[in-house]
Amino acid sequence: MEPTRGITLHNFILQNQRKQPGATGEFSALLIQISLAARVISRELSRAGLIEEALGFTGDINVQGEEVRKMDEYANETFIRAFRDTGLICVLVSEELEGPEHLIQACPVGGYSLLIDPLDGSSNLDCDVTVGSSFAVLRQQHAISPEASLLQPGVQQVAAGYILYGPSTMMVYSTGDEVNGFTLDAGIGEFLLSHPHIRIPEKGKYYSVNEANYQNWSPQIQAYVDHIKSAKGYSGRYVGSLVADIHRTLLHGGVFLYPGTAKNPEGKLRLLYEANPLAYILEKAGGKATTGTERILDIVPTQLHQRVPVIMGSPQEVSLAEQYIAGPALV
Ligand code: P6P
Repeated sequence: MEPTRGITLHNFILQNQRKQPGATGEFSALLIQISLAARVISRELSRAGLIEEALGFTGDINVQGEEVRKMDEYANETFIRAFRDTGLICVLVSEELEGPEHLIQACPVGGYSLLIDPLDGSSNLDCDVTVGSSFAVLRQQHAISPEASLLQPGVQQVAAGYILYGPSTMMVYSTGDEVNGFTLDAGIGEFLLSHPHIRIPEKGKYYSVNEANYQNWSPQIQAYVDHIKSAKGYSGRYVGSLVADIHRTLLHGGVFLYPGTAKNPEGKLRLLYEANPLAYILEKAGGKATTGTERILDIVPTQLHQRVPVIMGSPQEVSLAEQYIAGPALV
């Protein structure tokens, strides 16, 4: 039965829980806590420009070597507070934390871990451009440590998605079968189903890449982008906030790329809490997500904060990019 537009996220989650025999409600509560963190962050972002220094920097440098903004820290703390005393997740991994944050000491087999980029694209914040949070949920595997359980390929995610803080705040996620989008009605503090069963178009006119890196790409990536720019019907769109660029790609079709370069062959985007959750969403919506040579969701991670080149979007567009990458260096 197609869920009814306008249904609350809580009700949607409970309806799905009833379809899972033996469900304890823990997974539902986990998703609802993510939506709570999203609502708190959305409220703070909407008024950050009015709060002295809220858009400024903490003075710290995070494990990524990036300057930490106060809103990065706020968003990270909000996710931790949303889960700290709930017993819902064993371990939290965050772009803002060097190591995993253990929230349950004796993590049961099947216990959940949450991997997040709490506020992605925050360099866009002070000019009020859309930013986002991304999240992945994994389960503690049998007979291995909680840390080892974090290094599972993205195909093992039991839920993944993102929150978009834009003209509206949206939560888009999947628990394995389809992708659904919910829009926040801040007046009642509820996410309401606005985009049921999202499917990505087979192809699309938008290509999304930072062309300032052109000189550092491989000849194959250069040839692919040259082709796109010379072909009719394409148009460039690049927000510089991953979640915003992926959300547009998901709804309108097209392709997003952050390739590796000679200096940084693994590119910039992090595998566990950026590429994996977004690849999961795009695949569940009928899209493709690859490094150019390997399906992103098949990558077995070796480090928490490892980076990965990404090409993701409409299947026909990603396949075209893969053909160029597989081809001879057209120099
Ligand atoms: P560049 C934001 O800092 C981010 O991590 C992603 O949100 C975004 O896609 C990318 O970096 C933008 O990087 O090098 O194009 O500024």
